[in-house]
Parts: sequence; structure tokens; C-alpha cells
Amino acid sequence: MVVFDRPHAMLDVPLHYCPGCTHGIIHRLVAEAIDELGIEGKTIGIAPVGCSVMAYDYFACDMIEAAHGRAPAVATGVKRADPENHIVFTYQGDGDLASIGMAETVHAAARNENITVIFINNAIYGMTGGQMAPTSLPGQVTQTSPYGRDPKLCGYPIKVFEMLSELEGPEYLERVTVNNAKNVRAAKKAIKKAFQNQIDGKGFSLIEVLSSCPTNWGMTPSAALKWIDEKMIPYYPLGVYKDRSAEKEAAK
Ligand SMILES: Cc1ncc(C[n+]2csc(CCOP(=O)(O)OP(=O)(O)O)c2C)c(N)n1
Repeated sequence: MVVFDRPHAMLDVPLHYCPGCTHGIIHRLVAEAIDELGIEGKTIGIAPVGCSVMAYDYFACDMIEAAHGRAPAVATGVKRADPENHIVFTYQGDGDLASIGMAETVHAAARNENITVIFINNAIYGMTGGQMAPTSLPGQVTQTSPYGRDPKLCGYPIKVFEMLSELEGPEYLERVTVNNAKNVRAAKKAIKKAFQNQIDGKGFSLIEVLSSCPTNWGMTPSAALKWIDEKMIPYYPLGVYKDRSAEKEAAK
């Protein structure tokens, strides 16, 4: 009996990610959700630049490359062109989604576009070598904040969900992480729900995944997973920030 296998929606190729990077786990969870919902043939993924720029090599579904930050705009076009037959997801880093692409993110959420957004928050610009991101923590040492992020100089981190949950538009916002087995299971559930919402026509679903970047954080993989628990989760609490359908149900 097969009890564990590679998801069909994930291609059998080696990943280029650094040891201990959690992009690979999240790719797997997305692929499992696609398999379980039986949507591989109609799914189109949009990945802009960032460490996941080569995601088109890893997913078995159709993939489109977007310019930095523009994935929600591209996803909007793809989804609206054939809403009945396309399931569209974006896969974006925090530099991408919360900095150069912040406008696209906010407006797609406000419009309640019926798309699924997978947001990888590793608190740093990974691909370009570890510069400070909009989500880098106060005091965090990065290539461009060698003495630690000073909010007086660089401003405060952007808490994407705390902002977006004030909008009427979005259907579902949940922050998860993948730093231990229990959290991976919860992340899978949230990612699958974000796709299911789209299938059900409910609208904009965004899953933020607190992720590790051992290379640019200058840590071992296990220390990086611990850092998520000790530093990231207290600043970016896990949980559901918006679930409009559940709220409507509860109000009945
Ligand atoms: C318009 C534009 N500006 C800047 C860049 C350079 N660039 C490539 S990836 C990247 C940051 C990616 O960081 P993030 O989105 O956090 O993803 P990660 O690599 O950490 O997964 C930047 C600034 C670019 N490719 N295009």
C-alpha cells in the first residue's frame, strides 16, 4: 500500500532552493491541494520574481511569469477571461506582495477577485541576497540593515493581514506557518480551503505562510525554524483574519 507519494501536480525534478528553505514544503502543499481537488488540468499559477521565480519548472499545471509584484493583476486578467474554466493562483514573496506589488494586492483584495494568493513571508528579500523587506522585523539584521532594522530610520514592518482585514472585499485571510508537523497540517488545510473558496466562487483568498530563509538569516535550518516560533509568530500572530462566509453563517 502506498502511504506517501509525490503529488501528481508537482514535477519529479530537483528543487533549486537552499537547504532548510520552506518554499519546497509550501510547493508540496499547493500541489497536494490541486491533486485532492482534481483541478490540475484547469489550474494556472502565476509566479513573479523572487526565489520562486522558477516555480514553472516545479508545478505540473500551466504557469505564467509576471513582472515583480504584478501577479494579482495578471491573475485577475486570466481569471476574468474564462472564470468558469480556470482556477488561478499566485505564489508571491513578501518583497513582491507587500512592497513593489502592494497596490495590486490591496486592489485585488478590495475587488474580491476570485483568485487564490499564496504569500510567502520570509521577512527578507531572499533571491537578491538578503536585503531588508517590508516585513523584516524591528532589530532584524539584513544586508541593508547591518545594525538591525531601526523603525525610526526604515519605518515599521507591514502587517499585511492587519491592513487587509479592514477592507470589505476579501473573502478569506489566514496566516499559517510550516515550521513543524502540526503547523504544516494546518497550513495544508488553509491552502486547500483557499482553492475550494475559488471553486465555490466565494472570492479573494490569501494565505500568508511564515517561512524560513536560513541562508539569508545566517542560521542553521533548525535555528531558523525556531526563530519563526520565537520572533516571527509573536510579531505576526497566526490565525484567521477574515472568513466572510463563516461570519455570515454565524450571523444567521
Ligand atoms: C521591477 C523589478 N524590480 C526589482 C527586481 C529585483 N528583484 C528580484 S527578486 C526581488 C526580491 C524578492 O524578494 P521576495 O519577494 O521577498 O521573495 P523571496 O526571494 O524572498 O522568496 C527583487 C527586488 C526585479 N526583478 N524587477
